[in-house]
Amino acid sequence: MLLHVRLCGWACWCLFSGVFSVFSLQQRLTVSLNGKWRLSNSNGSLLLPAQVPGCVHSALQQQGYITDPYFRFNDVSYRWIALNNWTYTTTFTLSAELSVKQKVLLVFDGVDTVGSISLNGIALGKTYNMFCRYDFSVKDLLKDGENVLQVGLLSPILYASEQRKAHTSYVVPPECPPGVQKGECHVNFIRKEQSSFGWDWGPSFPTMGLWKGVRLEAFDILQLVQVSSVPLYNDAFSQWRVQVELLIDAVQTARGQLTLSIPELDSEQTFQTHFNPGKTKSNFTILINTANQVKLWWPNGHGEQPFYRLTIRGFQDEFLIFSTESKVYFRTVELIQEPVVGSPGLSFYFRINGKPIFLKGSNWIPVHSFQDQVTPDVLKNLLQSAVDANMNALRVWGGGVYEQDLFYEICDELGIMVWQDFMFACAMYPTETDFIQTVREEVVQQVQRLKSHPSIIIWSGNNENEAALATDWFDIPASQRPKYIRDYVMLYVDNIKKVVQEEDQSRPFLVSSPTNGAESEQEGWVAENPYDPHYGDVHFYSYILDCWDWRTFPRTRFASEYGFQSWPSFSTLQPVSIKEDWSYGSNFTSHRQHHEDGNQQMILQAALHFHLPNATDPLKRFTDTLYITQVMQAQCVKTQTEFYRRSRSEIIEGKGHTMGALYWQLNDIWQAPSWSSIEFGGKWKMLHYFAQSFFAAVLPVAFEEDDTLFIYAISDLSRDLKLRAVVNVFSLTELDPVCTLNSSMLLVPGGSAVAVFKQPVATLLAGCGNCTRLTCLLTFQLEDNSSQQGPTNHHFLCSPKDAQGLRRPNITSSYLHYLPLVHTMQGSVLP
Ligand code: BMA
Repeated sequence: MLLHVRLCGWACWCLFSGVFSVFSLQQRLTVSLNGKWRLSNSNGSLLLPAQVPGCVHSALQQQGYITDPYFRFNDVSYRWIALNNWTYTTTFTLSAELSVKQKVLLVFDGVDTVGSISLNGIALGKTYNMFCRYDFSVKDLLKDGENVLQVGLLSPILYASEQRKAHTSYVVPPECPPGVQKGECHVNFIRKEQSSFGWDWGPSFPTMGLWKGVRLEAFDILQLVQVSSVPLYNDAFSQWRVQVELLIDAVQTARGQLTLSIPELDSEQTFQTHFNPGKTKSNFTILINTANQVKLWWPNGHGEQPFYRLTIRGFQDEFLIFSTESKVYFRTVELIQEPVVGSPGLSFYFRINGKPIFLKGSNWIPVHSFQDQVTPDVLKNLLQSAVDANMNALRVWGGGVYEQDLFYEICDELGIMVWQDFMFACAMYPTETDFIQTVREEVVQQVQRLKSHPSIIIWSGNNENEAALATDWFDIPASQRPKYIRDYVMLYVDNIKKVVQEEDQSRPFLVSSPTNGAESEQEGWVAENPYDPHYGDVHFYSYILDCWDWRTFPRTRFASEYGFQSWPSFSTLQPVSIKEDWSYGSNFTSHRQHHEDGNQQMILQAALHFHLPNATDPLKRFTDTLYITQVMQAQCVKTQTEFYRRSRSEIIEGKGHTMGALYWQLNDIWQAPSWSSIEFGGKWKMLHYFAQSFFAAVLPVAFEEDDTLFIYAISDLSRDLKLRAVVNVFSLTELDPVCTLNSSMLLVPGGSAVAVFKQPVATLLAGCGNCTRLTCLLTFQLEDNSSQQGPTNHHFLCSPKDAQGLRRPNITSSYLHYLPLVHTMQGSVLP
């Protein structure tokens, strides 16, 4: 294979981790082993080239052994792939420069998952955790001439099942996912993306492969493995300091000197230090010169995202031995849980740089079943779409993967706050020593890798496992409950929480989501009701109740999950289906639905307010049905989100002060019905367009209570506004308003929700021509003295299905398809 040798001397910068670059003056050599490997199955009947980073499924598809795994029912047809064992093999020769180095490491940034690694026929070790980086010291095993590197991977399904069988003392539920998910069993026994065995929005593709890079690292004296920096603010001294952590791998004991500097802040400090043989972690703190005003990182919508350059230089006997540069962003984050006047329980909100911030956003799931197919463009497009919809936060959900560095770099740059789960979801987990050990290593590595990112504002131990225990999802007999609670506390509190807090004191840690937070801790970490709206965060789903009725939503402190399903558009489904699939009752349509009764629920919810499609042309009926599910979803999530946003300043019946609305879910893993607002491939559903409005910084929201119409002005701005509501009443037959009403000007303080308009609907309509609830609807906006503030919103006075006077608009639309300018041979320009 082709070796990419990079010499890190005076001549080049060598990227080794995320935002960091190293300038090593003692010639650290990096030899990439990425590229084309050979892949074979267990009996050797299949032998094919395979790209690294990559996975078996991608390789089989790229070499034409299988067609698109996302096509029709292929998830089931290709189940055999993950039931087999596979071996990746590569050969390489060494350069003379590399062979003379004192230490050579073979590094795997990610092995998926259960692997045995051998070099030149000699076993190096085993891997058990997709989320860990593995390295092996191989200097003595390397040969001049050809070296053979082999990674044998076990079927994750069979491995998980073996582990389950070996666990005889008690059951660790759930044994299998619900049948409707067409998934595999016992995923909780393997440290791998939990949704890869199937989920309620995703297929079962239990991947195997070398999903991240492989390389040789060779050096003399020492090398920097990882650098992280965490700014901390000291209130008493009004001073920033930056805690810098270096993970250094040294060949022998050496004395040295270290200089940390942030030139733009006139801050520099030098430390005498010594490096011990092997990998050691050392911490240094640089105090920031108080004479400087530090520019702060702010979430999207609240300010800029400035950064500073931190330079770290290592010297030995006055010779520079390494130099590295990284970005430092300054911000503080606090999770405030304190008594609330007029409400039992505790508040639950984030303060960034001392300012309470309402979190607006969604939940992030894996972007693709095959992570090697996630390109930078796909990540950028999704994250930019989040910002374009006025979001400031995303929760990286605990059933997927810790995202790649680029994800967090973009979030830093765009001001997206990340709620980072650890990868445990909807299950109990084993607590045998081996399992705990590998989880501890995973947590250490991930926290070290990610803690420099200001975008991450909280670590959270798991998804819904406290709720699963508290509300007994798995029918655990009462007599056995204490054991499960003990195991839960052991994994998330005694291990994960402890490790996180040893590694990072700069941001809060929450054990689960949903949770009652401090109250859950009081109750022994598993609260009686983790969905209590007086505490912590809440996940809330209700598909049957009328989503237009805000009374059905819990007035929580923080809504971290809620949502409704819809279908993706036909243009997204068409490439993975054929004509016979294109009806709502087809096998394909029910196969892609992984949520019990999901297709039925969408129709029932839509039918509460809309006429269901009834075109005689079957294709038209199908595409209209897909469309109506999107209208239903957009309107449902709008109503619920607006309810949360208008609840930020109020306490009603002891509940309120809502400070977060993260709907479920932002993105899709494949072309199927789900709760997402963006389809697989990046196309926005109607919901995402709605989100752009309902997450706007200044927003008017209408709702009715006892036949009285209320309009609230919501502002996330820092400054106070003086606003009035302007209500336009439209007849459903006309394009001009029948009448317009203005409220008086009211003060809307920064970061608040204030009622600005109140009138019984009957009074409002009585003064407005012949309008009735059935013949008219309202639009409304906020204005200050000079212009409109925020988007125009709408409020229906009846269900559209009952509306009178609606006419076919006979609107046609056409769009221009812009072709890039093409230069012809003659040099002229064609459209
Ligand atoms: C929550 C999530 C996911 C799931 C979603 C929709 O429970 O945490 O597990 O996909 O609801 O059911």
